[in-house]
Order: sequence, then structure tokens, then C-alpha cells
Amino acid sequence: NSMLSWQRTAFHFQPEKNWMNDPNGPLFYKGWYHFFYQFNPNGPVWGDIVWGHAVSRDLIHWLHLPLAMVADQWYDQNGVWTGSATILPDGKIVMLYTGSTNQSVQVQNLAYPADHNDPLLLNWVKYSGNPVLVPPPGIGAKDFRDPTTAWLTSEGKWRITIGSKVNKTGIALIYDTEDFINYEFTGQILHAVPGTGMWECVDFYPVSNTTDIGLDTSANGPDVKHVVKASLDNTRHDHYAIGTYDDKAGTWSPDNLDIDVGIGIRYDYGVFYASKTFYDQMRARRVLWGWIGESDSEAADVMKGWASLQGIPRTVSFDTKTGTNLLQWPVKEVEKLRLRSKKFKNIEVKPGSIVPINLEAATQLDIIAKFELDKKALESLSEANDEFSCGSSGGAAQRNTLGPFGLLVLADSVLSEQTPVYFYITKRSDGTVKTYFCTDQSRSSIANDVNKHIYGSYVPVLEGEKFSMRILVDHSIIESFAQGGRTCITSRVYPTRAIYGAAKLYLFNNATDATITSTLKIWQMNSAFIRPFPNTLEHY
Ligand code: DQQ
Repeated sequence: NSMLSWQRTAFHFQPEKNWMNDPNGPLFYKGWYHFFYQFNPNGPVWGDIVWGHAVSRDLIHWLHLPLAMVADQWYDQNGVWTGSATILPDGKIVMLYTGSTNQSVQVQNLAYPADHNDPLLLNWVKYSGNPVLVPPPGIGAKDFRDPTTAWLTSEGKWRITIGSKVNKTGIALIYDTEDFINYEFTGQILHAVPGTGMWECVDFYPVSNTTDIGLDTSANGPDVKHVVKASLDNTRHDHYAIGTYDDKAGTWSPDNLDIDVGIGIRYDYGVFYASKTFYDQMRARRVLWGWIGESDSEAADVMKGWASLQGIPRTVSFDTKTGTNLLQWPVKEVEKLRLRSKKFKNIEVKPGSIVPINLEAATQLDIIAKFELDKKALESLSEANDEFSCGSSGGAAQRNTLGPFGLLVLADSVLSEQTPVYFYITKRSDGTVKTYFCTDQSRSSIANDVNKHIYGSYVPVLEGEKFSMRILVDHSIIESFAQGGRTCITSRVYPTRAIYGAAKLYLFNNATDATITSTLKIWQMNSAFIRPFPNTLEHY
């Protein structure tokens, strides 16, 4: 439907039409990045789930391939659900995925490429002995899904984890295998957190605590920490924690009990779910994919004929400066889309004012913004506010002496539509200063069938650092990264006026007292080629 066509994104991965959800089995093989995804070939709402498939040279330009796996067996008749790839030492690939059987029981199945010489991995064979795993005693038939990439134990066996729950406790079950066909189950759990409910799409991977280089999923050793991520069916958010993995016991525990899985930090404080990482052996980095759902109505999705996109893949690494969080940053290749840039140096934004940024267009942008505040102003912040949270605040309209300050993205010329992305600095009663990074969707659209929440969270700002943010804007998605990717917020927004040439960008400072100084670098972003696979590969 052309009525809502301006919402279609220009450089985010999307199928040509219909519904998409979780990323599945991402991997790099013989020069190509492969991306599989939960897909409904029959309509723009969830259902009839099969595996879509696309390939790319650079994680940005994509070629759609035929469906990789469809629901053609009793053990996946109700859906070919989420799964992960493992690359074996000899370079061969195994795929484990959840099937929802003809009885809607969740079982794990094995699949592998029909031809390992085919770099496009077009054809997939489902193992004749599937399913390879069924729900163990004590686990609900519908609470057993989303196997991870396997990693090697010190004994030389492969180990996977699968999300589940027992009563209201979210758990990750552990299985060991030598051949991906036979599995040992000892009732072992990697980790459990009471009150968190069903764990979907568990992810488990090592990060180096001394460098930002990514690690193979089997890596372990003295400078290695392990991350556990669960997608909580209850909250619909991806929660992670950093901790220590015990290979012998097959257990993991968080470094900080206050930052356990589900009760601490999130990858993203906006819309971002069912994510999955993979180790990119080509560039020695760990790359995170996340499903960005819609936050408008289902009726609007039906009208558009499509629903959901994938976030720009992010490099993930341990934040060696804070030691408490990961850093997420758009993969470098997205910078290939940068066209003309403009620089705006030391713009003063007075308390309570808005400064228009003169750009030729503002719907496809890569923005880097730095903000400085007078040090004295920071010291003069008097009002203590221990309870602040972006979500329960008054959004960009809630003022204090120092802010909020930031950018108004996808705004029209009379600001009837605008999405503020901003910092809000608070002082606590113990005298410490705490900075929040928020996105306010309350005025993103004059439409009323869309989500109007205020998103965000705390962001660590270290001594001597400026306040900094990076924002990727692509028509109906705004991905924002504060302080080099310590805190991230993805918004789906549905402007009706701030579209095409009418979309603008502004700096704003809603402080009552302090002036801020901002330096911006802004690129117009090209569109990516995301199209059906051509008959000839000549230009690729
Ligand atoms: N989506 C899949 C499941 C998974 C859920 C089904 C998470 O395997 O648990 O489409 O979004």
C-alpha cells in the first residue's frame, strides 16, 4: 500500500514483504554472510513460520535467496522456529533449530547444508532421525526452544544451551554431544533466575576483558568473561549479564548479583528482541543481530503489507573502561553508505532553546553528536532526584537546571512531530551525578495507534568524557548509541508529517539554566541494495 510507503526503510534488512521476526543461524561462509530469519511467507502477521534466507558480502547489501527450510515434516509442521549455526573445525556447518510439531510440542532438530561446496548454502537437509531432542521430564512441552551455537568443552565435547522455565524461574538447560545426534542430559542448568519466566533465544558467548577483539564461541581462558543473554517472554526485552563460566561444572554465574540476567541491564532500551550473536571469523569480531518489531497497530501492518526489520548488525565487546557493561556499535561497513557530510562546530544552545540544523534531507542520516556543559553548571545542579527513570518521566519536556539536551529527530518544521533523543543529568541525594539517555516517542507521530513511550536508562559517563551519541535514522527507525555504545535505544516511529523533504533535525536544550555547546558531524546515508538474487553474480 503506497499510503504508508514512506515508512519503508532504506538500509535496514527486510524481506520484500510480509512478516519477519527472530534472526536465525547467522554465519560467515566462503566469502558470504548468511542471514536466516523467522518469516511468514503468507502475510504480515506472525504465523506459518519458515526460514527466510539472504546473503551479503558486507552485512549491509543483501540478496534474497529462496526459503532455506519450510514446515514439511511432522516435527516442524507448526513452525520452523529459531535456531543457531555451529561451524565445525573442518569448516562444515550444522544447524540446530526448534520445530513445533504437529502436536505443538517443542523439539530440537538437526539440519545441514546439502552441498558444502555451495557458498550460497541454498539447499538444506533435515536429518532423517529428527527430532534429536525432546522436552526432558519436568519441562513443559511448550517451554523448550531456541538452541544456541555449540561450544567446545575442555573434554572436547560440544555443549549447547536451550531456554526454558520451571514455574516462574527462567532457566538455560545444558546438553553435551559429540555428533549433534546423541545428547547427554544430566539435568544440568547453566543458569536460572527466579521470577524471570520463559527464556527465549538464550545466547552464550565469551568476550575478552582486555581487548575489543571478538572471540570464537569456544574460546576460554584467563582474560575471558562470558555473557548470558535471555529474551524474556514476560518483558519482551533482551537482558544480558557478564559473568564467569565454569567449564567443569557447566555453570555460569554473574559478576555482580545485582546485574543478573533479567534483572540488570539490557542490550537496548527500546524495541529489540530475540537477538543472536555470531563470531565473524573473517574480521575477528562478534556481531549481534536483533529483531526490531513494529510498535504501530496490526491493522497498519496489514495495510503496509510488511512488518518488522532487523537492526543494523552491531559489534559487541566488553567495555574495558567501565568493566560493567558491553559496548555495542554499528558494524563498520554501514559507513560505506555515508554520502555527503556536514560538520557543525561548537554550536551554543541556550537554556530553553531549539537550533535548526540545516540539512538537505533528514530521513536517512548517520549523526555523531558531542555535547559539553560548563563544569560550574554541573556543580550547581541542586535538585536531588533519586527516583528518575526515562520511562516514568515527563520526557523531553521535563526540565531541570541542566537539561534535557540532545537532538529532535524526524521533526517537522512546526514540531508537531518530533522524536527527542537526549541526555538527562540528575544529582542524587548522596551528591553523585547520574546521567540518563532517553528517547521520547510521545510526539513522534500525530497518529494515535502507535506506541508513545519514553525509553531509556542510565548511561555511565566517566571523568573527562564529553556526552556523546550516535544516531542512525532510516525513515521509521531511530537507533541511538550513547557513550560509544554503553546504552542503546532503538525506536520505531511513524511520522506522518516529518517525512521525505519535510523531515528536519534540530538541536534542543530544555535546561532552565545551563547553556550547552554541541559539535555535530552528519552524513546523508545512501540506500542499501536489498533485492532478489540476480541470475548472474557478475557485480558481486
Ligand atoms: N520466536 C520463535 C521462537 C522464539 C520466539 C518463533 C522469540 O523459537 O522463542 O517464531 O521471538
